[in-house]
This record gives sequence, C-alpha cells and structure tokens, in this order.
Amino acid sequence: MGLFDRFKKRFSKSADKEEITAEDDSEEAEQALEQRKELIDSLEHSKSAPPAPQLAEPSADAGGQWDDFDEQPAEDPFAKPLERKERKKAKRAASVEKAAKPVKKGEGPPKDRMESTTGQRLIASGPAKFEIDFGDSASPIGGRVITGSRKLDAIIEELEVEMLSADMAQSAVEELSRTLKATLIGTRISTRMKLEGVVEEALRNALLRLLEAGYWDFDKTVNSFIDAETPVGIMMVGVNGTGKTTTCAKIAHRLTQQGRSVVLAAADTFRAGAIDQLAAHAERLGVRCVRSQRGGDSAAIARDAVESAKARGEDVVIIDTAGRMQNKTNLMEELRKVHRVTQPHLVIFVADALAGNDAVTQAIEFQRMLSFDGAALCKLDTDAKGGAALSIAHATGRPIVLAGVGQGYDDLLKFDPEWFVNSVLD
Ligand SMILES: Nc1nc2c(ncn2[C@@H]2O[C@H](COP(=O)(O)OP(=O)(O)OP(=O)(O)O)[C@@H](O)[C@H]2O)c(=O)[nH]1
Ligand SMILES: [Mg+2]
Repeated sequence: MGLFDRFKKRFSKSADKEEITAEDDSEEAEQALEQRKELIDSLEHSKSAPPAPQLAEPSADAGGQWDDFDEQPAEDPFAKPLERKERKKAKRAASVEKAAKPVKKGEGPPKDRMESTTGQRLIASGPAKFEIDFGDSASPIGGRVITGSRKLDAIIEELEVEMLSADMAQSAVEELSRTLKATLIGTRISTRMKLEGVVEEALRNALLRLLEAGYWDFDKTVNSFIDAETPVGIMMVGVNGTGKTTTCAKIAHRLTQQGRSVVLAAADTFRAGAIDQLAAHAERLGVRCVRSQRGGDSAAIARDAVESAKARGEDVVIIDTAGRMQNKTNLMEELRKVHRVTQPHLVIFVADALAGNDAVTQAIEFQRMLSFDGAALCKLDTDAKGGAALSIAHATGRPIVLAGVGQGYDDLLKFDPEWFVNSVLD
C-alpha cells in the first residue's frame, strides 16, 4: 500500500541518523532513556484502559446494549419497574460472573475481551504475540541512542498527516504515534545497524498494537463453538451494500470446505431481490437456505433457520440481515429482535474498505447501538486506502477478523494482523 514509504525513506537518510540520535553515554542519551521509560509506562497504563468509552465492560454491557432495547415478551408487562430493574441487574451480575471464569493458560486475551454479545468465549490466536518489542532489534550497548528531538517530532508529524489522508481515524493516528515514539526514543543503534531496520521494527510493533485490540481468531472460535453445541449462529450486520450477503456465502463456502454443514437464513426481507440473491448463492454452494416472502418477519425466518438446523443436526446457521443506516432506529430495532430470538454466537459487522473513514464512523455507531463481536472488512482487493483497517479495532475495541478480497467464494481471508501489517509494510 506504500502508506509508510515516505516515512521509511526519511528515516533511512544518513543525515537524519546524526540528527535524531546522540552519542551513547551523553547527557542527551540519558534523557532519552528516561523519556522512554515514561512513554512505555504511559502506554502500558493506557493498554489496560478501554479503547473506547462505551466499551468499559464489553462482557456485561455488550449483551446489555442489545437487551436495553429488547421487547422482552417473556416478562410480565405489569411487573413493577423495580422488579424488572432487579431482574436485569441479576442478569448482568450473572453475566459478569460467567465472564470471570478462569482462563486456561495461553488461551487468550484478558477476560474483558473474552466474550461475544451473547456471552460466548472468543478464542485468540495466541498469547502475547503482539506485545511491543521495546528494542530487542537494537544493540544493547554502544553506538548511538535515538533521542526525543524536534526532528523526530517533525518526522512523526509528517507521518500523521499521511495517515490521516489515508483515511485513518484521528484516535488511531495518535495511538500509533505514541507507540512509535515509545519504541524509538531511547533505542540504541550500533554503528553497523541501519536505522531503516529499527524504524521498520518500530512501525511493525505500533501497527500490530493497533490491530490487536481484542483480536480473536475466526476459525478457532467457530470450531470451538461447534465442538460445544450446534447449531452455531453467525449474524451479519452492517450498512447497505457493504458485502454482507456475499460474505455470508463466502463464510458458508469456507465452512463447508472444512466439512461443516451450513444453513443460510434469508433474514433480509426488506430489499427487493435480497432473498433471491442469497438463495442463488445457497444453490450454487449446495447448502440449505431458509426463506420466506419479501416483507416477512426477519426474526421469524432467522428463528426457523436455527430451529430447523437444530432438528437436523446441522452445524452453522448464517443469518443475512438487511443493510441499514445506523441512524434508522426502527430498522435497528428489527436487528435487535433477530438477535434476541436467535441469540447468535457471533455478530459480525461487515464494513466496506472503500468507504474509508466512513466505515470507521459506521463501525463506531453500530458498536454503540448494537455491539458486535468482530468485523469483516470487504473490498480490500480494490484500491481502498488501508486506513479503515488500521482504525476500526482501535475505535470500537472489536477486531477485524475477516477480510474480503474479491467477489469469488474463495476470496475471504482470515484477517490476521501480521498478514495485514506485512502487506502494508512490504
Ligand atoms: N471487489 C469486491 N467486491 C465485493 C467484495 N465483497 C462484496 N463485494 C461486492 O459488493 C457488492 C455488494 O455486495 P452484497 O453482498 O450484495 O452487499 P450487502 O451488504 O449484502 O448489500 P445490501 O444487502 O444491499 O445491504 C456486490 O457487487 C459484491 O460482489 C469484496 O471483497 N471485493
Ligand atoms: Mg445483502
């Protein structure tokens, strides 16, 4: 994508090396080492804080966000408000307790990132993989030390402008700069060592840190759900035309290739042609599609799909929903109803990489109104700038887990942060 080419070039100029470093053992170098400590402290501190204010307690609140708008038909409508409130409190307390179950060693991220909107455990790809490597790439003794100079600030500011023009969200840009500074300042470089290599490593760390916010592995998570109980529900949500239906078909293909039985639920009863579009995919893929007439009750379709899959012993139900703008409250409520009656294991927000910063705004709004477990970023095969990909996880606290890279059924990749960072840096 070449997003960082200019930045890397600026750093690799030998003149810059003198300007942004100081002789080891000099006073400036001492100061840089002190500054580095402070920067790392503040980064480590911010790491334990939630990336977005609305996500203070995802495991308890995420369900709550969907529930807040539930019609709750099972409840007595004449119950006193206090009783209802207490029941809700008890429900949340139970969900917090569930979230607090001990995590097996090496199994994944911190507890507050472990659960889906319906309390399912999400599986990370590996422990501590994205920890920042503060300077292992640099020589421990001798040579020069990178200082917190004006020159360094100026170069990083230039990078910020470039990132903003590549549709990266402001908050993600700031996070990236902070991590870069913490990684670079105080790093010792031996005389033989190329500044370029150190900078590349620092960038890699900073980018991985951005993308790792709550990252979980799609295949491992779905497989662990299937092992525990079937059918596993996957609900797709997002604004119009982002790639939801296509991604439903791609996921169905991915799972059938892994030997799983899949059912598609045509719960987009809103848009003309949506049901036929999904049914055509189902026919081509040789999977079952549960459908009704246009204008039917999408929650009823989704529930039929889940119940029939349960009766037939099928593994996964993928629920396609209608595209909707995040500001259309009644349509959002229809989504909540689908969620309530199906209790899907996963809610996937489908974003369009071509929408750039708008995709980030939409993700934030969806997360605020409904909450989702992970995102599928489609159309990465187009000339979309990489900014949205680098911002969604940081802005919502929910990771991108799938990448759409074309219109074919095989064009769905696991969004592995390392894969993406390599593609950005190479
Ligand atoms: N190039 C490319 N095109 C894609 C990708 N994913 C989806 N598309 C195309 O984007 C268009 C819209 O895809 P749909 O799957 O119908 O989108 P949707 O979100 O279901 O749309 P609505 O149901 O109208 O909200 C189609 O032409 C797809 O072929 C992708 O990863 N790459
Ligand atoms: Mg669709």
